[in-house]
Amino acid sequence: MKKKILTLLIIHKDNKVLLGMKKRGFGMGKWNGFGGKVEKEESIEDATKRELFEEAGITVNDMEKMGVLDFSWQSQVPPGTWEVNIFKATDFSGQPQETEEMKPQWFGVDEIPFEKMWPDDKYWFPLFLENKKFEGKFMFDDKNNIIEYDLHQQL
Ligand code: 8OG
Repeated sequence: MKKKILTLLIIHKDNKVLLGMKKRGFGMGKWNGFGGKVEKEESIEDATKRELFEEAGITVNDMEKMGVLDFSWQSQVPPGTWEVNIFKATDFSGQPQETEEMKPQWFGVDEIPFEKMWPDDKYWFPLFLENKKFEGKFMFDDKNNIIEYDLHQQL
């Protein structure tokens, strides 16, 4: 089964998170953290930093891996999985700026716009915000509704 490795980084600082409105491509019109595909011969950490800089114009020095989620689609042919590696950073250098791909915006942790995010986010974001590590998998139908999922906190 084919596996695609992706990254996702969310800055979580002073009770706020930095998200970006995706302006094009996969997930267009949704708020999300910053990230994308890991390239050949690139480490997951390097890809995470590269995507953050490309999409928001900022860099992080310290980041922590918070979780790994596997996503699949019921009617996908051939079947495959997207493995999304989720990181948190609390500090960054530079000024978040709008790019061709993303428009960044801060949200208070009580104002996260889940209705305009991927439907799985409301399940794992609370763990992320409480600094709990997690792993899980989600399966979607062809309208991106969750058909089944499994999510565990890692102890
Ligand atoms: O390169 P591209 O922008 O297409 O990469 C997709 C980005 O979206 C990447 O950062 C991983 C992220 N992503 C998924 N699925 C989900 C999801 O269900 N929730 C969230 N929050 N992000 C996701 O690919």
